Amino acid sequence: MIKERLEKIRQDALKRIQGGENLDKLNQVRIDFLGKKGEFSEVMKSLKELSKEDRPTIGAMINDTRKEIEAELERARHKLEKAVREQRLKSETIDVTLPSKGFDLGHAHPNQIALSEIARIFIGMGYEVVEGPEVERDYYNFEALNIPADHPAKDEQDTFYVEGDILLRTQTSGTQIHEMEKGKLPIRMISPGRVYRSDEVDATHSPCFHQVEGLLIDKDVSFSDLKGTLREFARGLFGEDTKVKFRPHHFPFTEPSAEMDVSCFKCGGKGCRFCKGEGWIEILGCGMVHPHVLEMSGIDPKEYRGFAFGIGLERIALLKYEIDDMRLLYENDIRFLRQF
Ligand code: 2NM
Repeated sequence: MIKERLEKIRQDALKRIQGGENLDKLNQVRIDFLGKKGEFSEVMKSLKELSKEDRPTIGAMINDTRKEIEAELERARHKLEKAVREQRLKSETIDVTLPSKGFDLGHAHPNQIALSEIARIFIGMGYEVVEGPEVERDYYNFEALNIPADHPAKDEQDTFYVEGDILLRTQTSGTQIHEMEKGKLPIRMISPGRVYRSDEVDATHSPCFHQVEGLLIDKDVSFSDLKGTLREFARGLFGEDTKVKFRPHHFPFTEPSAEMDVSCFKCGGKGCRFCKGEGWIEILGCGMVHPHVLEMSGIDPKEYRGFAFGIGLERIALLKYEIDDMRLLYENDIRFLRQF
């Protein structure tokens, strides 16, 4: 009786194990047969009805069957887990031979490219790059530069005033004054940065543009040093064949003052559309630092002298990369920027 029942349990269990298509189903088979209230618990109870002699053999049979079912369950579980794992590996496979999506790289702005070039040349001559504040006091932007109170540049029409004597710098010279006040000499520096002037936007003007101003202060500095330095700069920026020419000019902060032209790098000086038939292109203003400017910043003009210059960065970028409208430099259209 019990033997037959056991054989039936065995067959049922094996059949259900075979049909167990997932781990939950297998687990249910385990509970139904091997659990506390499962089939085997029931058979074990009927052992009591057997004679003492029969009990060990039947008991052993029950145990063997139980072990067989346990082993079968375990095998089925392994098989299922393996299948699940293989399925997952298959779905997660990455085809490393597929082409990548690609990504957009940024691009240096023509102003930045021009500044890097300019900085490279001056760093090569021992200059330091020093940046300063865009918001300045009247003193650093005008007074310390020998620009008198009634100078037209100080007019509200030309300068953005923030509050009282606080303004947006109209040139980066304030940074040079701060450096001179520190009293560490000699000085060789360039100060690049944004400057602000109350101008209408057009092809050659913007209320915010960039300057690179330079300053050298040392003993025995002459106008020849200024000329030699700026000539080297022009050759470095526009090519070895570039000629330079200095025209007298006036700035309140330098004496004497000049503007420097370079020979047209398109026609070599013969005159073309690019230089408007002139053969020369104006690129910067410069001069020997006014003794009064040195004095105001605590430098003895009898001991030290200096030269300074101011370069419009946009002007250089427009010339060098042959861009005909300054507004293109501010739109940041990537199709434009990619061309440089
Ligand atoms: C220019 C032209 C000439 C200049 C002067 C100074 C300072 F602070 F040393 F006095 N910095 N930059 C200077 C001289 C700027 O811009 C056209």
